Amino acid sequence: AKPLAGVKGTFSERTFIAVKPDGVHRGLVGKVIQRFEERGYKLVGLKQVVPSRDMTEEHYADLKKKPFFKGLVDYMSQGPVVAMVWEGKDVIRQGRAMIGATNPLESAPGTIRGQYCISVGRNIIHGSDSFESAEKEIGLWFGKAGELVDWTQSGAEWVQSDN
Ligand code: IDP
Ligand code: MG
Repeated sequence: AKPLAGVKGTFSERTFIAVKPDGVHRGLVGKVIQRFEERGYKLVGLKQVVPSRDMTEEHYADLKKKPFFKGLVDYMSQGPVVAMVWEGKDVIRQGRAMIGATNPLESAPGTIRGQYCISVGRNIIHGSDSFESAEKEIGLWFGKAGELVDWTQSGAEWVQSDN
């Protein structure tokens, strides 16, 4: 079977993207999906969930010692979260660039955060920050067998060629 995060540096690379509760309440799910679709990335996983506190703490485990950790877990675990896995060349790094800086006030205009938000505590979207994070996060949110769809996009050749 294909590794959860695909193969780094190839067209099968995958990243975990989530529209956070503020983004869902504000009706921004479609905008986020549209940007990844239009860029040429392929959606291979999608679901709406209310993550448990345990799940949220595991997702943000590296931030456990931060003063904002409890607030972050409160925010995220109230849900709903729209969780996605996107696939394509360099999608992890490109996804982070499309999202913008953690603090929306530092995000370039035209990035997702730079266009749709102004508070670090309500920055509407998450994206994996490395291949290792993508593996961990896809496993955590979509680990159950059969939740990711392996499909070949018709017309993929119009997106995928370096020649
Ligand atoms: P990232 O989402 O850009 O990867 P991280 O540093 O991994 O940023 O932080 C995870 C999330 O924690 C941020 O997206 C934001 O929601 C929240 N966060 C980060 N720094 C702060 C802060 O200083 N105050 C409140 N929330 C924060
Ligand atoms: Mg992060």
